Amino acid sequence: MAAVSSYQPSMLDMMGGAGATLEPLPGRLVRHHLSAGAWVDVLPGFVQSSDAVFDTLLHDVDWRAERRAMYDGVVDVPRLLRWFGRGEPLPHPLLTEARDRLTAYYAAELGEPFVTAGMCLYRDGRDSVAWHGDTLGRSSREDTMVAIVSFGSPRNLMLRPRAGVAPPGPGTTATARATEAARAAHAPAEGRRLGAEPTHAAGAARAAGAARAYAEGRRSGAGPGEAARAAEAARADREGRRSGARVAEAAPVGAGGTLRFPQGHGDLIVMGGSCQRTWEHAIPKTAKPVGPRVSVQFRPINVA
Ligand SMILES: O=C(O)CCC(=O)C(=O)O
Repeated sequence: MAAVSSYQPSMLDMMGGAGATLEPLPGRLVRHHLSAGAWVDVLPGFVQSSDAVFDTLLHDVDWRAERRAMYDGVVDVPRLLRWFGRGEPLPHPLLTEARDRLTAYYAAELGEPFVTAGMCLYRDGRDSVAWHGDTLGRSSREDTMVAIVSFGSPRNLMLRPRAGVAPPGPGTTATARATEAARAAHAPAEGRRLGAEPTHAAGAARAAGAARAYAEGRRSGAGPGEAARAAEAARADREGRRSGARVAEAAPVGAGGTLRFPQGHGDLIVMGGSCQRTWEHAIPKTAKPVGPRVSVQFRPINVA
């Protein structure tokens, strides 16, 4: 296993010593509607007493370092990876249980099971994943879901609208309990991740440019509602009316509609709807002294 800095077990785990357990999902997940039909559900502390799971992930997974072509050279991917395909046993039974619980909970909305488990090991703050959507496979054209469970040191999962997609605006960022009723109301769902650190200024310029392009009719790809929202956002940008603070506390808005979802030990985030096509996500590098983090991403088949 690659060298990682030491991880401090949580006090609760040290005192309790009990095996890992899962918190129930119904009535607990909080949904954040983004824009263009994208949403995220969050449940901090989905996995309780998860130190043993993290230990297994750190030490028993055969992590792989990858190198990828970039510009005119080949660079190290700034994290370690492991992909568990369909039918491959997961390294800890709690992960199998988590995947099955997620499949059961989202059955009506997703219409198919979570099947694969991609894993990333961020050894320290220098490891990262650059802005991207999971658009290899069906997710480039269909709504889908990607459920991520985090273990170890907290890191920020950032989200931003893609070029041409409206940033969060009035009415698009309200937080809603993902109740059975809300879920029923939703229609059933029918190597480019390297480590550049994004800047808020770049994100702002990009989002404002996208909104302007919409307003000027230069882009297509979203419905008329989105175009109107983007045009309004562009107007508001010009007039300095946009404060940006229109999302729930858990997702503070940065410049350009960038959202930040901190992911701690045992936390769950599910990206759904059009999120992979219309938004991008990233785990930026950090200069803070952080220990290792493992993310486990559950996806339906042919989504990556
Ligand atoms: O580590 C995470 O939480 C995100 C990982 C990710 O975006 C990916 O592997 O596609």
